[in-house]
Amino acid sequence: MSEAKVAVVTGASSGIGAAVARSLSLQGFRLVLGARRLDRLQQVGEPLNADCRYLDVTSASSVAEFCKSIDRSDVLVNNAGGALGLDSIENAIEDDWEQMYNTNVLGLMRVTRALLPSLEAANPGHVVNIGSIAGREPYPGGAGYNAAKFAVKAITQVMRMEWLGRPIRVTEIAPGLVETEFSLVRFKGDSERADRVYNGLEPLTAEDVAEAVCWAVTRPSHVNIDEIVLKPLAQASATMVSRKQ
Ligand code: NDP
Ligand code: 8X3
Repeated sequence: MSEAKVAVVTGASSGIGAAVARSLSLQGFRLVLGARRLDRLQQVGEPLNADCRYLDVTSASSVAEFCKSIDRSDVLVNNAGGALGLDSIENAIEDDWEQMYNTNVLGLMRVTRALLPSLEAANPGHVVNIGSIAGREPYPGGAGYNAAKFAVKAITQVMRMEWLGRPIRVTEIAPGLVETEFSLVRFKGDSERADRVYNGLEPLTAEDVAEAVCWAVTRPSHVNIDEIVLKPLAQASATMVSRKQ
C-alpha cells in the first residue's frame, strides 16, 4: 500500500485554512498544519489526526523550525495572510503595511523556499497560493493589501516560469468576499464593522474556497490549474456588491 500524500497548510487555525485542512483530509491526505494560535489549530487538527505545529510565517526562525522535520510534502497551501486596516494612503499605518507584506508575501516565499526540495521530490509537488480579487482589482483603502495580493499573483506566475520543466504544479486561488475572521482581523476586533461587510448578501464560505483548492489539487498530475477566481453571486467586483435591504 502506498504511503498517504502529505499536505502542508499554513494559517489553518481558522477560516479558509481550516476548511482546506478538512477537505484535504477527506481526500486522504496526511496533514501538517501551522498557525500561531496553537489551541485553535489543535481544535481543527486533532479530529483530522493532523500534525499541528506553531508557525509564524513572519519569522524566518519559526518557518525554519516548522519545516525542519517535514520529511515529505506533496502539497503546500500558502494560506496564512490577511488584511490590516482600510486606511487611505495618506493615513497609511506603516506597521500594518509591513505586517501585510511580511505575512502575505515574505511568509509565502519563506515556507515555499524551505519546502521546495521535498515538493520537487514528491514528483509532482503542488504549491497552492491563496490570492484574492484584491490582487486583481485595487480599491480605495485597499492599497497595502492590494499591493500584497498583487504580489502573490506575480510570485505565482514567476514560480510557474522558474519551475518550468520541473515536477511542481502551481495554482492561485483568488476569492472575493468569504465570511471568516478576515474582516474581524482587518478591523482589529471591531465586530460590528466586520459584520457590515457581509450584511445583506450571501458571501462565500470557507468551504466553497476549500472545494476549489481540493479540485485543483486532485486533477490528473499532467494538468496544472493556473488560477481560479471565485466570488459570491452577489459580488461583481471588489467594490460592486448587491445587498438586500
Ligand atoms: P482568517 O483570519 O479566518 O484566517 C487567517 C489565517 O492566517 C489564520 O489561521 C491565522 O492564524 C493565519 N495567520 C495570520 N497571520 C499568520 C502568521 N504570521 N503566521 C502564521 N499564520 C498566520 O481569514 P481567511 O481564512 O479569510 O484568510 C485566509 C487567506 O485567504 C488569507 O491569505 C486571506 O488574505 C485570503 N483571502 C480571504 C478572503 C476573505 O474574504 N475572507 C478573500 C480572499 C482571500 P493565527 O492567527 O492563529 O496565526
Ligand atoms: C479579501 C477580499 O475584496 O475584501 O481578500 O479584499 S477583499
